[in-house]
Amino acid sequence: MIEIDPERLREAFDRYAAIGATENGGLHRLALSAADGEVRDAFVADLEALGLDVRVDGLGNVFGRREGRDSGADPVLIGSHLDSQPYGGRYDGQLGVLAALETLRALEDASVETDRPIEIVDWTNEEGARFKPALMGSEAYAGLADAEDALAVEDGDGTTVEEALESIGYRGDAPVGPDGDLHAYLELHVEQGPVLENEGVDIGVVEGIKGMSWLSATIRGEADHAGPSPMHTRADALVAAADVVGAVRRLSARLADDAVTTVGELTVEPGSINVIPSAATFTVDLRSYDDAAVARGVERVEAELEAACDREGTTYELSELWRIPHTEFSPRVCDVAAAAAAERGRTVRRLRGGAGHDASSLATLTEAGLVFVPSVGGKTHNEREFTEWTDVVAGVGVFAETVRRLADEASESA
Ligand code: HGY
Ligand code: MN
Ligand code: MN
Repeated sequence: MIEIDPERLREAFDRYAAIGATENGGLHRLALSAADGEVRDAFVADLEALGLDVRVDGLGNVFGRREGRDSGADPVLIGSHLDSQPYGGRYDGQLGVLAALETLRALEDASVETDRPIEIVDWTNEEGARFKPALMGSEAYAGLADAEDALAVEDGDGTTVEEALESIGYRGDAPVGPDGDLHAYLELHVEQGPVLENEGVDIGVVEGIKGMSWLSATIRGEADHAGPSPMHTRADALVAAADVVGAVRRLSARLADDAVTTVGELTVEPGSINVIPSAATFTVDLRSYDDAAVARGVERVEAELEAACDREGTTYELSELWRIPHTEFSPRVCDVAAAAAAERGRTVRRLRGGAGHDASSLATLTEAGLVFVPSVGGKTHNEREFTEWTDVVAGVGVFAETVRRLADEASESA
């Protein structure tokens, strides 16, 4: 078994977490922001210090390659993302990238040469907070989204992904996509839920992730004076939107046991205290492992929009920004991770995840797996996101051992 160096991991974690740090102990490191550029520079420097061959693709995905005995063998790809939510946590994504870095450092320490090459990656814009949708870099890499379309996506200020990549120097020239087959993909991530902590389990071996849909709705009414306008003549866009927001919340109970529904963004125009809102734009995030339930949810949202607009005399536009089916991870990779955990004396639980991960994109390309460590209170996408350091060390150790095993699996030419 290979041994990680917890102190070295801690040094890297604290160094990266200082980039885009918020005063409440979280991260504000939006995709392709200056802070994202700075942490990418740190990552590239760490890869180069390991003697890895570093490349950046056309969407800014950053890769490092460690050769194996059989340089022609399909590589094992490992990694996660360094971008964060606005005022997000320090573990979401960052821990996965640093687990992968520490794995390569530990292999170097032990002078272990694996059969297969291992590639490490930081995926562009996993969060989808600044540029929609999420999983942008890994979906383009997996051929699930068009890279040119992604480059043209604009943020709220009208800056495109391409402009943002140029501004931080990460509009790379490597092709977007694998230049051959991958043997496997593995990612470590905080659970972002309560299960492992509630059950006192060290390691989560993730068997699948919910499917999801992201919608954007705009309701249009009529601006008018808040004073003289009689109530029965109003077409108040925000009142109609508020009806739909409440209906979206209640919808989850009617879709599926695991269904979750969220309105995360809402803007009101003109946004003046004494003007009846003329427009309200909001997003809907629908998730369930049952893809048919997500599809029904999208239909229900449209029906609620129609009914609310009929009542209020407003109109609506609805667009679907993103839809991905549920993910099923490789039972074989799950078994390798569970065996590595058991050998390191860690308790394991298999579970499904509710948060999206780049591993979902990779699962369409190769045998992919995802390993969780516990989240204190299940809290995430929140500056209070926290994982006990003993759980981090246990998880990274299991991750590293799993990677070594995958990278030593008989190569195609054997
Ligand atoms: O939306 C998600 O689940 C992920 O955090 N991008
Ligand atoms: Mn994440
Ligand atoms: Mn996230």
